Order: sequence, then C-alpha cells, then structure tokens
Amino acid sequence: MTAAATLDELAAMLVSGKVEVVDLSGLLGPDTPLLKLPPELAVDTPKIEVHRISEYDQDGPFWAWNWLKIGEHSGTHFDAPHHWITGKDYPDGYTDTIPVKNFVAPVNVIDCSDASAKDNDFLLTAEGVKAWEAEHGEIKAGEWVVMRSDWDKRAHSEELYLNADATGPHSPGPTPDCIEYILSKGVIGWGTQCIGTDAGQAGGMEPPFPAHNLLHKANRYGLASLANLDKLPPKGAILIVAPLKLVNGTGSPIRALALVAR
Ligand code: 23J
Ligand code: MN
Repeated sequence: MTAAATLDELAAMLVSGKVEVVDLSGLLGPDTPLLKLPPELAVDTPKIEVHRISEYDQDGPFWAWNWLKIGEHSGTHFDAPHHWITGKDYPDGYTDTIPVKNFVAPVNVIDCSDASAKDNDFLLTAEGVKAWEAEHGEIKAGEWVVMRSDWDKRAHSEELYLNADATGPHSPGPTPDCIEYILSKGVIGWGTQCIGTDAGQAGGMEPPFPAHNLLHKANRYGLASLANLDKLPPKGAILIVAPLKLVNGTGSPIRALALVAR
C-alpha cells in the first residue's frame, strides 16, 4: 500500500470513528498538581495563574481573552533534553529545535496499575519490561514506552497525586536499568502518569532521577502526567505529543493525543 493510500484510509477512518482520537491530557488550571522539591534543593515552579484581559466589557467590548502564568513543566507535559544537565548541549534538544517527526510515533503501554495500587513506590525494572515484551511483542526503535499506573485518577487532588509523607513523595516509576534497557531498544522516550517521569523516591537512586538523567543524556524525551492510558491497547496506538515551539524551551504543556483502532 502506498503512503498516500494509507493516509486516505486513515482520513476515512478518522471521520467514521474506526480510528478514535483519545485525549491523554489532564486539566490545566490553577488546581493542576505541581511538583514540590525539597526546599533545600530547589525553587518550585509557580502555581498556574489565569488572568482575564477582557470578556466583552470595557477592556474589550467584543472579545474574551486571558493571559497565563505557567511553568514549562506543569500538568501533562513534555520534557526536552535541555531540561537536564546531562542533555544540556544538544542543539536539537529544545522545544523549538526538536525534529517534529518525534512528536508523532507508536506507543507501547505497560500496565503497572495493579502493582502501583498495591505499592505506591512500585518500580518497573528492565526485567519487567522484558516480561511485558514476551507477552505483547518487542519494543522497537522510534517508539514511545509509557507506564500505566492509573495515577491520573488522583489528579483532582494534589495531595493524592503527590502522595507525600515525612519520607517524601511516593509514586511509581522506572529503575535505572529499565531506562537503560528501553534506550538500548532505540526508543524515542518514556512517559508516566505521575508528576514527573521519575518515581517519587528517585532522588535517592543512582544516578538520582534516572529517567531524567539517562533519557536526556541520550537526547531522548519524557512525558509526565499522562491521562487515560487505561483507554489504550498495549500496542498499536499512535501518540501525538507536540510541545509549544517555545524559544530555548526545556519543556512544555501538551495536549497529548492517541490514535486508537476501534
Ligand atoms: C525539576 C527538578 C526535578 C524534577 C523535575 C523538574 C520534573 O520531574 C519535571 O517536571 O521534569 S524530577
Ligand atoms: Mn518535566
């Protein structure tokens, strides 16, 4: 089949609904949960603010519009290589320089929802990924790998979403060897449904924050706070995750979408 014929067929299936567009973004607003780092380590990203310019009033009689205050790493978002010190020197590692081809790619969805419910600090290992491949098929170069934890069901509450206690945040994520393994397969990036691409306790791993450290060192990308992964098949969906073309941006909120056969 030619590419043109495939696209014609896709177009017809999008219109008929045989290919469904699934929304993988959470709500973006003043109540969106945001990362909290230990105060001795860092400054936090600010709460999202929405400021009215006008709404059919004396400041703009026929139009409504707002201006926003929003961090790059807020809500469902994309991590660019320049976000981490290990990826700082890639000329094509910013939101405005990443080749756009990487924003549309197949996705492998690894369901860790049961394990994550039983153990909020659940870690997906290389061994776990290999076991998933034995059941569902190999992860190939140019594909995304995303970890389904159903953590989006907590996103209405920052307290539930961050799940922190005196020992810090508790949320599932990858081990260093998990990220090393998927990088060895040539993946485009790694995504999760939690506040960041790393586990809540990843600050204590070696290296600290291995998803950030290793992905961005390899000029690969991260996705955080993905929603609705429970609506995707393990294989076969296509992910559309385009960050804003922010000049020298280290990341960006995204409207993450998946194309899914119904
Ligand atoms: C800054 C510092 C540490 C982390 C993060 C940001 C993220 O998770 C992020 O949003 O990229 S862990
Ligand atoms: Mn981020």
